[in-house]
Amino acid sequence: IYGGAKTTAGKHPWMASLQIKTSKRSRHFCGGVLIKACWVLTAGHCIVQCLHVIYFFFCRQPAETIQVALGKQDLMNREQQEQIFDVEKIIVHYKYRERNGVPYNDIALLKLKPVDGHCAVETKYVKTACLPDFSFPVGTDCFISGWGMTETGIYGLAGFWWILPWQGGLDWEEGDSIFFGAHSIDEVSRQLLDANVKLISQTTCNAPRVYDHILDESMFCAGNLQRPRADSCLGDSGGPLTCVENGSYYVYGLVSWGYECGLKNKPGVYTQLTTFLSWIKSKIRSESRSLP
Ligand code: 4AZ
Repeated sequence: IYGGAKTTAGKHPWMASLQIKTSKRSRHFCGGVLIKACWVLTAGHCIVQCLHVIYFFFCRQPAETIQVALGKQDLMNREQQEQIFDVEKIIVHYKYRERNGVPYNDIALLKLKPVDGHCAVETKYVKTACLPDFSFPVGTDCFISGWGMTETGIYGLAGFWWILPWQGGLDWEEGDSIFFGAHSIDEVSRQLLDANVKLISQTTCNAPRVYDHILDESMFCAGNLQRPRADSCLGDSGGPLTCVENGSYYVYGLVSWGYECGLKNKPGVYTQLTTFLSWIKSKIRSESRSLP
């Protein structure tokens, strides 16, 4: 998160860290959102990465290589309130596409593998976020959270040429730097950060000086065009943009893409969850019917 602040424990209890399991330790590579005890939403591009020529035929991150950490604040410490799950199944949206570095229909569902018959257990630090069946008005102040970069890099259209997760992902080991293509970037966070961003209208975001008609109905923008104070960034992908209504938190978007981070006229772009409500519900319903 660019321009963010350290969150207090339990402020974003639906926040998930998607981690690559390695022999040594696990490494965070994307965010996610807990929407049901056994279900986490993330970005499609967190799972599918085909850009690297060598990996062209292995675009998908296999479920066995991923674990989901809930209730986390500090990625470097084993925390008492954390709940860690393996992934039983990954469902990437059938219309997920990547064109010219822009992800369309950027959404995927992860089904967690139950431990002793249950998935996430609700605590002060682990809770589900609501799904919205209504729209929030333009200008609404919403939250973004994540363990991603706190500075913008020199990586152009972010999110599409960072090192592949199954090559090691984003490495949060203390003292290490992180390699993104040719560049090494140290500005990542081991603590969960959050920030406020305002919803921007589609027309404004599709204006020539902003994203010039790249956005379709699967996305929306949030931030501040003139003076960006906060933004999502590399490593925040798949994590939630939540907005509050009547004291309830709704996951309204998923961190998806943007041209670098915190730049003028280049706000963060988020997956529009209202577009995918029926897909989410039907997938969860059909999967829950076929119980073992
Ligand atoms: C990324 O690569 C990414 N500033 C996410 C969000 C934004 C840019 C890049 C938005 O994960």
